[in-house]
Amino acid sequence: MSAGNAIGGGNALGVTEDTLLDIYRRATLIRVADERFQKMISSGQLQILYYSPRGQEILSAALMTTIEKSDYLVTTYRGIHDQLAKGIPARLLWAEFAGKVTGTCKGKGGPMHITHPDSGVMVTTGIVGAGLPIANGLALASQLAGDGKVTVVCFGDGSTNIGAFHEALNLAQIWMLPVIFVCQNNLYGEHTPQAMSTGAKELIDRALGYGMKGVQVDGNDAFAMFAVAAEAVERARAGQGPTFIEAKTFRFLGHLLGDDSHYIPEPEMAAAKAADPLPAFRRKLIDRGVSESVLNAIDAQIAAEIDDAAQYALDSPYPDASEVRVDVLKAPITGTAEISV
Ligand SMILES: Cc1ncc(C[n+]2csc(CCOP(=O)(O)OP(=O)(O)O)c2C)c(N)n1
Ligand SMILES: [Mg+2]
Repeated sequence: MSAGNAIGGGNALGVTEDTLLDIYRRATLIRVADERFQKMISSGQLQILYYSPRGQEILSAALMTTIEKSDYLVTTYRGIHDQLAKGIPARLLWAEFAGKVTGTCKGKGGPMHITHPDSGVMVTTGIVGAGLPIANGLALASQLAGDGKVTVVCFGDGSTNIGAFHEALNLAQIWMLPVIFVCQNNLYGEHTPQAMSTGAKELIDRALGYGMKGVQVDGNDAFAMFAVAAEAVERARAGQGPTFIEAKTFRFLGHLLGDDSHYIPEPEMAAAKAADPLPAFRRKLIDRGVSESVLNAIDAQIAAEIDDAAQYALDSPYPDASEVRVDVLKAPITGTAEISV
């Protein structure tokens, strides 16, 4: 790693027990939802392409506890961890995955285009790297409005080789936008390991090239991830500009459901699974004195929430054919917009 960047998250000052339990709740919600999605797809109840975030739950859960519901999130096709952790109600997410009229986009967006402004989830995109300039736009709007909102954009390691990534980092730094670039580095882009697609050894060094503050962190460590993200949010809100976070993680289930991960060396996969971040975090909480019964109660509440969400999606109707052209185009804005900078 080059000088100027930092390895972050040595301690998690200010993280309360309530926040730790909140991280556990969000991470467990993601895990249980992911398991149920897999089951429903394998059994034919849902017919979708599915990109599991298994292994990346703690990263999102810790990150999203550092921002408010009104803050903005932009994410990708591998997004249910981010979307659930940001607060999209499980029922609405499930219904959208199932193409039902009760979903976040009335069943017309599907898994690749989850959008729910009420939860601050502004855009989900299947185009690698496309989220970053969009995040800049949201952050610029907040800067102009002076509303104090922060935009977080999540993307993978593969995205750091896309032109839009570089343009977005440069512009965000020049304009000191309140945006946080979170690279969820799971070490693979589709079937290609990072070392075969990227010349730079450490992705964190990308930040240095744009004069941006960059922090590398173990995204699977809730304490470290929380500390790094909280500091980035504080800087963004204080007008001190963007941060690039490289959060190291791993995906346990291949690029998309059905991919057997044959291209990942068995010892690498076995080591990652042995260090599974969610059970490790659970053990840490117990070591800190959290009672198992508290965690079991959270587990039970989430199991019920996911049962309910899955059933809600199955029971909901599909959109009517008459809906096909509704919500496709926004009515043109008339008049002249004036922006003073
Ligand atoms: C512009 C563009 N190029 C290629 C693809 C095909 N594609 C889909 S996912 C993916 C890999 C992206 O890897 P990464 O950014 O590391 O994200 P991860 O899937 O690991 O979360 C690729 C190449 C695409 N969707 N968009
Ligand atoms: Mg990746």
